[in-house]
Amino acid sequence: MSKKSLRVAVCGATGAVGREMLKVLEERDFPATEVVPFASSRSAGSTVPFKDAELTVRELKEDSFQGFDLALFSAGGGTSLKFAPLAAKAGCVVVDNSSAWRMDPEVPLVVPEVNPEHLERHKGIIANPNCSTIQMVVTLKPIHDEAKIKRIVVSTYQAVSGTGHKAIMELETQVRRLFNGQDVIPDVYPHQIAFNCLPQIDVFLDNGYTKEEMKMVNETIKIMGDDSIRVTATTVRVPVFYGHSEAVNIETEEKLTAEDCRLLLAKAPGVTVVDYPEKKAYPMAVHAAGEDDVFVGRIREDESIDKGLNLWIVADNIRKGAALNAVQIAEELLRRDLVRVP
Ligand code: NAP
Ligand code: 3JN
Repeated sequence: MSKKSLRVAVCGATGAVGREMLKVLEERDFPATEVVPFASSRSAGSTVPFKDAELTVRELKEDSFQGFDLALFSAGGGTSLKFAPLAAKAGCVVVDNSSAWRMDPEVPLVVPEVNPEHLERHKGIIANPNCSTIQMVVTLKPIHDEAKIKRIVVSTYQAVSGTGHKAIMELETQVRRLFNGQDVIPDVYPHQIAFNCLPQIDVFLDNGYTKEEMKMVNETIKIMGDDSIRVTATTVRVPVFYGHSEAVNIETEEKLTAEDCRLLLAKAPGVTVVDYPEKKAYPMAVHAAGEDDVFVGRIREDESIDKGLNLWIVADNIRKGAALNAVQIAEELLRRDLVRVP
């Protein structure tokens, strides 16, 4: 790193993702000379823990970015749309966790294990993909490089933490109420989430898919840099606190056996293979929570087609799915000496 000082703004620092970002910056000893938390006027003046201190949260304003080199955003799409260009104009490189900029052709959409080279063409804003996309592409990229993926069919089982702090409380409250013989009143979700599965994440679109499903389709193609890959998704919210799981079926151009696939993924960066059916060992959300890697198991050949595989992929949605991936992008920017707006 060529810079002597590195001032980092964390925007949305009081939220589920923002707090995890501060934790990840601390754990990885990110070489910031100063870290400043920002949020809305609602929580300005409150504090968030960082290293041995409590940092005072500042209100995010138009002129907040003067003197900052890097800004990590997780304050919702509206905030990113308004403030990310202002930050970039002030010379601050933005890593944005929202969907606001992901599909903008001028904005690189990056998973460091998959397409770090896309950072080279950044113009001040870099987008972090959706959590469900990240864990899938980390696993599928090595397979695509080896055997060329033609088609992906994915079903997700997504934890409530993906919706934020209020949703975590909603699941906890509903479980408590049901055990006490009380009725539940859905608020964050359209239906009861406790002991239930909701085949709706985000709003429905005109094609009958949800926005979350189409994020997975479009983001996967952009990150893999190959629009010949066909992708279809069903995204489901399940009563799990942390950790998204995915059942993924792929069809490839070249034959890859299940054993070849295990050996390939065992060498893949950011991936841990847990695939010992004889010991009932496979990835699970409760084990992935709090971990950095993407876990893959249940690797089997799809016997209904010539060249296909089934995989079960699990990761911590708040860490690799959001906060950790954003910090890894920042680290890669530093390694490549790209922390400046061209
Ligand atoms: P959350 O727990 O509700 O936190 C929202 C954060 O945004 C809070 O710090 C809030 O500050 C701040 N905020 C809201 N409006 C603001 C404004 N006008 N100006 C400044 N700060 C504002 O939500 P979360 O779960 O952390 O998610 C935050 C965002 O991250 C989501 O909206 C989404 O865009 C993104 N996200 C991405 C993924 C992914 O898949 N990569 C996953 C989850 C979330 P206050 O305390 O002041 O309200
Ligand atoms: O629901 C999940 O598990 C992931 C949620 C992600 C999310 C939640 C609110 C707004 C996003 C996102 O990252 O796609 C957004 C958004 O920025 O659109």
